Amino acid sequence: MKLVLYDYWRSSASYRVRIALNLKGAAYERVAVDLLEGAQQDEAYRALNPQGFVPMLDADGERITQSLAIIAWLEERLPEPPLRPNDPHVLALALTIAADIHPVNNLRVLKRLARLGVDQEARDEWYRHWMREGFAALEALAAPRAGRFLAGDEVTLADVCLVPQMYNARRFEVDLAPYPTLVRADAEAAALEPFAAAHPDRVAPGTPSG
Ligand SMILES: N[C@@H](CCC(=O)N[C@@H](CS)C(=O)NCC(=O)O)C(=O)O
Repeated sequence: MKLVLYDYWRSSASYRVRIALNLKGAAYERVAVDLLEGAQQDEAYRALNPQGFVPMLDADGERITQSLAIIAWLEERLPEPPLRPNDPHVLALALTIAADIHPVNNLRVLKRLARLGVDQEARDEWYRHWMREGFAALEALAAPRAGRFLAGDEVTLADVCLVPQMYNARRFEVDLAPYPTLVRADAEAAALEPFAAAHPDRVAPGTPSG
């Protein structure tokens, strides 16, 4: 089966899917959709994904949108290693990031704030506010059951969502000291090759592949 991932190197939702594909050992090609140039709004791309988001996975012509749906699709076809998207604790951790922290800090939201006259400093504070609030909740939810990784001693969907969100947090200089469980789990997961190979710096335009 031919897998083609439409993504953007710095998109954290795309980063989740690259990690999951790498963990599952799935070979895939990438098509870059340049979010800064607004390529996600091009008519041709919106005909493929009406939401105008990356990531999108094309699997032999079947198009799957939404990073968590793509990962659930992968989990069914390639069950090893299990990422446990149906485990309520794992899913709750993942959704804290993917459904609650990430959407309010999306590019289109930040652009809309700018249109409404919110200046750069206030937009950065908006970004950091939702990150801090979400991370505080995530830390409290995760800490009692965390192990080497966020939901225990095995990598799960929670780590697949955590590592890209920590990348965003560092980009926006969020102080991570109050979230020791997140910092520890992130360091453990990010050091694994399937995570490292998905890092934006490893897939940025102009980066030699291989
Ligand atoms: N819930 C979606 C979110 C996807 C998403 O927000 N993608 C961002 C990049 S991380 C995007 O394409 N943004 C384009 C925009 O805001 O215009 C998912 O998990 O796939």
